[in-house]
Amino acid sequence: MTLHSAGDGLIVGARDFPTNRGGLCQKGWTSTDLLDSPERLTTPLMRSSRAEPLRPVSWDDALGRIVAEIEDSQRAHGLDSIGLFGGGGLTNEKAYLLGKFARVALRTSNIDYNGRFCMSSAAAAGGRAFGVDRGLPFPLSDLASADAIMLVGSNAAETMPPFTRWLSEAQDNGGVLVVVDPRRTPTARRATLHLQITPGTDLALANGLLHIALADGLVDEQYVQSRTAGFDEVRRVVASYWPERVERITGVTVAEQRTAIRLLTRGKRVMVLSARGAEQHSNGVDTVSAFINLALALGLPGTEGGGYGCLTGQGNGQGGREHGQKADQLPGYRRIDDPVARAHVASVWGIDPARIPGAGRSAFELLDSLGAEGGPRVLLVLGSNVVVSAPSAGRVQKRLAALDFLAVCDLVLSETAARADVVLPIAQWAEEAGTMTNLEGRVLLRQRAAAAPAGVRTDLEVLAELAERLDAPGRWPSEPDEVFDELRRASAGGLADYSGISYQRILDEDGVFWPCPSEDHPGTPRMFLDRFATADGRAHFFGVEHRQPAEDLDADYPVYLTTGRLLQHYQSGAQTRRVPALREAQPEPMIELHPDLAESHQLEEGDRVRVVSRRGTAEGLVRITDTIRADTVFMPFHWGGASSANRVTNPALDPISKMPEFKVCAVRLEAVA
Ligand SMILES: Nc1nc2c(c(=O)[nH]1)N[C@H]1C(S)=C(S)[C@@H](COP(=O)(O)OP(=O)(O)OC[C@H]3O[C@@H](n4cnc5c(=O)[nH]c(N)nc54)[C@H](O)[C@@H]3O)O[C@H]1N2
Ligand SMILES: Nc1nc2c(c(=O)[nH]1)N[C@H]1C(S)=C(S)[C@@H](COP(=O)(O)OP(=O)(O)OC[C@H]3O[C@@H](n4cnc5c(=O)[nH]c(N)nc54)[C@H](O)[C@@H]3O)O[C@H]1N2
Ligand SMILES: [Mo]
Repeated sequence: MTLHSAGDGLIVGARDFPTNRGGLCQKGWTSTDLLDSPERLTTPLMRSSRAEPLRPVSWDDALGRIVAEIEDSQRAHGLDSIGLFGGGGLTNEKAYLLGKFARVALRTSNIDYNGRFCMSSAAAAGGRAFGVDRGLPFPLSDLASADAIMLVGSNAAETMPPFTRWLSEAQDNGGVLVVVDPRRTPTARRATLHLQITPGTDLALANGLLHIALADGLVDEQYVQSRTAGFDEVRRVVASYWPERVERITGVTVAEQRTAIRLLTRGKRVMVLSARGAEQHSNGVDTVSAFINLALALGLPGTEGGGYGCLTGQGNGQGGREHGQKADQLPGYRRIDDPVARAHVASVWGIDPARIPGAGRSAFELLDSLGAEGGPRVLLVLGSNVVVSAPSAGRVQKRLAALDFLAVCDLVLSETAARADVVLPIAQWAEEAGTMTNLEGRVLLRQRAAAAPAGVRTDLEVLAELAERLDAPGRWPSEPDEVFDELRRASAGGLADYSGISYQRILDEDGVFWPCPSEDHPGTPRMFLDRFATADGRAHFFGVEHRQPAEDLDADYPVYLTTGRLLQHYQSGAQTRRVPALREAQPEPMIELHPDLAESHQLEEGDRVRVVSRRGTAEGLVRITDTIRADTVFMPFHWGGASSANRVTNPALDPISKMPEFKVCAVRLEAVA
């Protein structure tokens, strides 16, 4: 996108760029509305007790208070008594500096971020299969010539509108689209085949499709032989996923399963792409592994034009997961428990490797331990609105209230900021430079296009200033390009190697794909063509078994709830609910019900309804639609307070990725008088 000045305002314009071809969604067109919104924070806020209101204070007082609270807490309760919570919307520079700030300035292990709620399951499954996780290991433009594209749990037509032009191009070129979703979404309506699956059963479907492929001799045995390891176990596991059994588990009929596998084997340029619908489950890693198994058995990953990919969500969903804001990670996608990685990063940071703490708690575990025995007592949040977006939000609010001290950096007084002891007003996207890495692994530079309002500072300035006040060792640059130069060195030799990427190259080349280990390296648009990033160079199969959702239906809670997104709103809604055009388009949540379910509950269109789970309740208005399964209701999670879907959702976590089960829990419906 480009920004033009018009009078004293800014206008967003489309720009011909290879990823979106100049396309933007409504949130993009209205995104400048928030730059000069009256709800924008322009001064630090503080209070000395939670009973008081937040009042404007100077930066010096606000930063001084944060430092004093940190020092007091660490003196009394140890280094790990400080927690940090980041976001996948932050630039690479911010994610990097936040991770460094935690390990070097605070020496706490307790740092994690909202990407744990977003793509951690796909990342874990991709990592264990291919040796590295990059959302798409190929450029998006490969989609245009696909013979078939399978979207598992993606409503791209509403969540990534510019992406859908690639689907159209593929379809115009004769390619077919298979969509797996419990709802007939705008994305599913474009599909050649829509599989309207029971929530939480995708793994069984993938195993079932592979079962049919094996039975029908459609497996690429030559590819399996030469490029993979571990297929024998998978062959054994999927043997018991015969089509009738899979129909019983998933609701996808035998005939639909057969059609699906026929469509997926009509050529070699086939893409299997997963998104949050398949991933946000307590078996999300295994579910993604099941689809990777299918893709591998069909001989797709690491070939020209075919493969598996994850449709990464947030602005910097890819880069945000590479540079160390994750509990178990150091920059360059390194593991914090790897001695070689620790030694390299410590040398860039100018400290002894032994000073770097070990792995900390994952996002929900971190939030759930706040103020509890052994958990953090001070929390600093940048780039997330956890009061609205974390599962079992009522429980998270209680934990936040139990903290000794909460500080939030934000542009607006989000639901989380409103509960803080100190709020710092932050510059937003158009007001500062920084790099973001898109879902293709293409590192992009966002240049500064507007002046920040007087009184706000950038996240980088805040972190650097806090580090200095805390007498942290080493250098603490706050200019994005200087931070990026340090990030390059820290990432050198890692899986996500940025060392050959510079701001100038990004501009000259319309972005550079990592890994890019030297300035004369062209970058890597297509990965795995010769070998996978595993030690033996092969892709690894993992035999995985279906499990029912952590909370299944019973007589008290007889309906599935699934949650997700609307076209007009973004995430916790902290930003989009403050844009009048978007707020008016969708002022409160609509809860989708099938006509049969509405009738059995005597509910009518527009009635107020309460969704009740074992954890809490959420209200919205009834929308009756036959596009949803009769055993499932859908509620968007973009609102706080009484309309917050996350008061209801289940925080059951995937054992490997620690991803919460946002996409399925058991509820009952109650009419609100
Ligand atoms: N408008 C808008 N766009 C966004 C965002 C936003 O908030 N608003 N957020 C961005 C971010 S951070 C992300 S992560 C992406 C997310 O992008 P998507 O993953 O496309 O979005 P969701 O709506 O969370 O989920 C997608 C679909 O999963 C389906 N689903 C639910 N349960 C299941 C299941 O058990 N199995 C399967 N197969 N499908 C299921 C839902 O019905 C839904 O249509 O969107 C990005 N784009
Ligand atoms: N029920 C349910 N819950 C979900 C999901 C779901 O599908 N269902 N999806 C999950 C997913 S995929 C995600 S990604 C999360 C997202 O949910 P959140 O992590 O809450 O993400 P945002 O709403 O984008 O919150 C970002 C906050 O940071 C602020 N902000 C924006 N830019 C900056 C910046 O540069 N610096 C600072 N300091 N602040 C900034 C914004 O104003 C906003 O308050 O929600 C998760 N929660
Ligand atoms: Mo996300």
